[in-house]
Amino acid sequence: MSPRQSLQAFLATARNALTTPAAQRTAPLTFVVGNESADLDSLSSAVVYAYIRTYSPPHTLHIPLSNLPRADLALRTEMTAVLKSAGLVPADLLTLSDLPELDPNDTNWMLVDHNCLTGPLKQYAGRIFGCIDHHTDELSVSQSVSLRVVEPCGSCMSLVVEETRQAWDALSREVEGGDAADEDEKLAKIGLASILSDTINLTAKAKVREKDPRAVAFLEAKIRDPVFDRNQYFDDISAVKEDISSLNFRDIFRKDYKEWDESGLKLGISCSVQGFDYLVAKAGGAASLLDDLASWTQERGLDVASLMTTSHPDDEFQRHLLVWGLTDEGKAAVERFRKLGVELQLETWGDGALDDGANRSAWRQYNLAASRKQVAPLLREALKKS
Ligand SMILES: [Mn+2]
Repeated sequence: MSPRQSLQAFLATARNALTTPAAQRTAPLTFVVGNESADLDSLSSAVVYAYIRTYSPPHTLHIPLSNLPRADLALRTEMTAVLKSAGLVPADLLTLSDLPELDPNDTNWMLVDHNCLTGPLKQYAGRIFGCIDHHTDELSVSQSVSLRVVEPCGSCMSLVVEETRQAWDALSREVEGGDAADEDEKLAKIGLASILSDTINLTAKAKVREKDPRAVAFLEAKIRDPVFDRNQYFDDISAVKEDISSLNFRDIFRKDYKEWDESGLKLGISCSVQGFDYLVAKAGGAASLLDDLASWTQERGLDVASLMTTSHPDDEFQRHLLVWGLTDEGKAAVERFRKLGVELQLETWGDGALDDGANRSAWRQYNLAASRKQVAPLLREALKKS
């Protein structure tokens, strides 16, 4: 690996490595990839980890891969804003659309922000050499990989910072055609964005762990810009993230979406940054919202669909949850979920405006600590036949 490059030049180098014909490659390609929801945490963790590792001994190029098709990147408007703060644009990132057909044996994979490869990347599961994640451990990544950090934390980025802080501080001060402090600052802004976003600027007590404020302090120290204000930065990112006014419902449902196969059934969970009140109003009524959701569930061929929301009307943080059994087996799973979901403290939302007997229910979720990280395992449990 050549001397340290600017962030932008690094991403261009990674792109070149991907397009080099297999016959001209001398070593397997090493990837760092986040989860398929491709949220700020996943996208940023991959970039930060890949950059630091690439310019640390033994100087192996790590290619950060965004786990989504190129066209979907445009929906991550908050990522566009964060990249801009680092002098980058979405076109600088590599996506699944840029990934050529590769022999798994010619690749190595590091997972960040998930611990089980999904979708088109499943074929590379045998080539995973490490994992840093803050989700429930699915015990899919071998215990014997060279780096295996799976523990609760507000943001996966905080775990990435913890793992790389020494290497980061030891990075060369020489940057080809650039200034090391400038590049550190860009990287730190990218890192900060996901931690602040995931922890609501470190105020989400149920989520925040010791490593979150530690990472924030480490990253903030790398920002020299005298007018940089962390609270303002958080507000700016949140405003972009929560503005879904220009998105249609299909885009809202797929913007932050995860899917699981469990016991032969398909579960899909969409997360929205606006509550049911907003979504019903935007759709022009409950029936219209449900029509749009039904189209999405058909497109994905789901047995069980779920829509989770976060919102803060009048500064009160709220969670809403909708669960919908679409097939006979899906309906049975929803029945089981009603018992398993007790810990979520669910109360009927909007006088049952989105409910349909036993098959579909919408609730206000009073257990505010339970995000998709907690709700998904409960739904998956419900999918398992008793
Ligand atoms: Mn995450």
